[in-house]
Amino acid sequence: MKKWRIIWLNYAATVFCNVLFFQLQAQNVKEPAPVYPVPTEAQLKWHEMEMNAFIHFTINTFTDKEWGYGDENPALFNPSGVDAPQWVAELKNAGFKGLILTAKHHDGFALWPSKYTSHSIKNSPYKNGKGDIVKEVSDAVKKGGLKLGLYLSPWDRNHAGYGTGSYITYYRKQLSELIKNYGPLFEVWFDGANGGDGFYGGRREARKINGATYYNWPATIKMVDRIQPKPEILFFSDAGPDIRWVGNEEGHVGRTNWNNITPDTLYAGKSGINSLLNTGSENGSQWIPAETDVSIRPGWFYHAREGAKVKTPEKLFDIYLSSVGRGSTLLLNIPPDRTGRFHENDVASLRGFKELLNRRLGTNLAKKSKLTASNTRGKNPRFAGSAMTDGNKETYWATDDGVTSASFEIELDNQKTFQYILLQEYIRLGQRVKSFTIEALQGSDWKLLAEETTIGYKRIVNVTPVTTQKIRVTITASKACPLISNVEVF
Ligand code: FUL
Repeated sequence: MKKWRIIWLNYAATVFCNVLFFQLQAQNVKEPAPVYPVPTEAQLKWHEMEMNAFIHFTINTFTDKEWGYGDENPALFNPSGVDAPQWVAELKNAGFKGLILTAKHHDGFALWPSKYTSHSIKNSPYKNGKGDIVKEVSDAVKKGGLKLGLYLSPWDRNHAGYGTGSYITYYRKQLSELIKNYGPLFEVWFDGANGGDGFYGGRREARKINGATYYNWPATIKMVDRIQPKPEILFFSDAGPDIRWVGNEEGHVGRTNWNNITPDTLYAGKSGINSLLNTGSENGSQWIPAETDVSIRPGWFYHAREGAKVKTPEKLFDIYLSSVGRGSTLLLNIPPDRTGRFHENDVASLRGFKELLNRRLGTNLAKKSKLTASNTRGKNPRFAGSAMTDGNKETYWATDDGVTSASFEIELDNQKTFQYILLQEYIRLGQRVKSFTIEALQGSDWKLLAEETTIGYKRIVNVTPVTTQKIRVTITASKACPLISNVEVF
């Protein structure tokens, strides 16, 4: 009896020590080290916006052009019922978080009564020259809870000084005026179209500039910093510095999409630049994510003749998958018509798109699932598979350092048919995953459904619908231990 007691006590002591050991070990597990580059706070917030709207609206809307020459008479700008609250309501309803308005397009016409030019809304019949569209939009977004961004075209076909230093001073004054009077802004858009022919104060000639040096962006950005602290405001241009162009206007980022890129390689005109922008580069030196800008219509501005060519909800859903679903942010252009409202065809498409989003990506089957992982960092529950389904974006599944290939299984509460799987990396500590696979258990075999590359902020993989109770995701290669913060199944 005594002997048994000793054995039992021995056993209990061993178990106790083991538990204590593992608990202490778990407490000692270090957070994974960042894999640089990492996003700034403002970039993180921008990723989380996921869908923003572009609004192309100016004198072109009334001349039926895409690029005004710069000699348009401001009297042409006369919308009968600008309804920014309608834009905001439709956008909000469809899930958009921000709106970027063309305060000035290439023709130079200012949608606000700028102190620095007469080529503006103050010389138009709109509200007898007392109108201010930037103000109307800024008020409407604030009221509706969206964020405001502005497009201020660097190329100005109206300005006499374009191509010389005087224009740069003018451009900076306009930019300060906009940020001071209508900020805070979440994004400023520096369009890449540059130089060429134009009105230029009546000279009607072609002017060429060197896009890499003429605007001296670093100095402009420094100046902005004094008005609205730079970390909060993100600058878009083909080459960044904060957000890069996606390399096309059709609505797709690469299936491989690194947020990293080395900006020195981004000078316009370089061959292969668009495909580099489209995919980023695994070992790029800076975090400059791609923004996918695309229009709901063939043109960026409203043209009555394109009324039947508004993208269908199905097409918008495809674009969503090839932008947001590949870790990019969507910037969908919806151009108001000549009244100043979204046209009913565009509204119908937006609403239909939202319905598809709800129907296809609305019910997360992984909510009621059990997660198990092949490796858990330091065996610590804090880094367990369940962190991917706890609804907290700050928790994540992580493996031990040096483990760059690992898998996890999602056991659904029942046999379910699914078509989409959504994954998110914890990008605050850098983008890591280089490749992964998705499999479904069929009988006793794992059936390969998809073999993909990057994940990044978000990845939605569309597979042939399959019925299963178990899904396995295998990270097959990663720059360092993978960190996955969210998984959803639809
Ligand atoms: C281009 C511009 O030339 C188009 O007019 C439009 O504004 C698009 C978003 O960017 O570079």
